[in-house]
Amino acid sequence: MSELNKIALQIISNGKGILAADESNGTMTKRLEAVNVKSTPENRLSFRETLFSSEGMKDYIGGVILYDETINQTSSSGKSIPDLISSTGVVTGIKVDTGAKDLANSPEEKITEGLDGLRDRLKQYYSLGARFTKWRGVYSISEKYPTKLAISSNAHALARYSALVQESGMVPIVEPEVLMDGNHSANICLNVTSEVIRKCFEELIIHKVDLSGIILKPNMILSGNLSKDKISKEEVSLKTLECLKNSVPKEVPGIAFLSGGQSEVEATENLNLININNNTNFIMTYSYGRALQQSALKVWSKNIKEKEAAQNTFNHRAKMCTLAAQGKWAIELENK
Ligand code: 5MM
Repeated sequence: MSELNKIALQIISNGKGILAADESNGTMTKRLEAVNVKSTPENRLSFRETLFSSEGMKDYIGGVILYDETINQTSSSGKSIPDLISSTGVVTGIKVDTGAKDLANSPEEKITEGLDGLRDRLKQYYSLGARFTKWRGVYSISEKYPTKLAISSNAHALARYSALVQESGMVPIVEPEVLMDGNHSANICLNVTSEVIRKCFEELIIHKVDLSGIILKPNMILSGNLSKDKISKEEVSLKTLECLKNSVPKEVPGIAFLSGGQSEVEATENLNLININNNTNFIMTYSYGRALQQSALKVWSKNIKEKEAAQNTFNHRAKMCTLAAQGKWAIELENK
């Protein structure tokens, strides 16, 4: 077993999942202002530290993805944030892309940037304690999109990123996110997501990436948020499994889904069904941002000095997701 494979398994085994707390300052500002909290470095740290010092970390969370600001911050106890995270047995991760920008010659689409100087930034993040990283490519669906150009340029960037990350001794999370915005059907989402993921692996293989030392972070197969053609959760799970079974090479140890705008319970229920119906050898777990943090953020915003209520809310959500990652979740458990 390679070192990278060991790290990947440490993050996602035994029902553990990933807390995606890597919102850039722009996104975090939107999240905080929505609950009437001013977005300052201190408040961003305070919310994140509240989560990272929760009881649920050691039982349910295998890895936390940080943003550059957070990995350089110091907790109220004087420990660095990576030290606080590793003291709970959780692996520190870092978002290393620098965001999605307009794609030249198809400006309504996005290309994720951040490759220039990446090798040096990775060395720095490793020395700060990071052992895995994240890069997100983003694709939208419409009659014209995604274009071949967006599919191949983002796959190429994800592969170059992954090769550099493995060279630096860390596990890359490969996140191709097909957005749920639009009125497309679930079958269109299935076709587009399959094409996007296949192209990513084509490029990862060309770039000689060790597939046993990555984690794939895809979207689930859903109909667009404006589509009238909704499918059942059972169908979501079956179509998601069909997509992954047919497009992900067997060497990949695991898949950690993004929540992509689903509600907390919806993302949990879908993950649970994916695990109940799992007919692959892949570990299927979560790497949720909003679906792990939304309720905790609301509770925290009521009194940002009082951490316990927000921590209880986060612990519950993480526990539900971990049960779902083992196919052991049930709706009745939500109210216990
Ligand atoms: C946490 O949010 C990440 C996006 O940050 P920026 O857009 O500010 O760069 C995002 O990549 C996230 O990690 C994944 O999309 C999963 O989050 P959700 O909320 O979709 O589960």
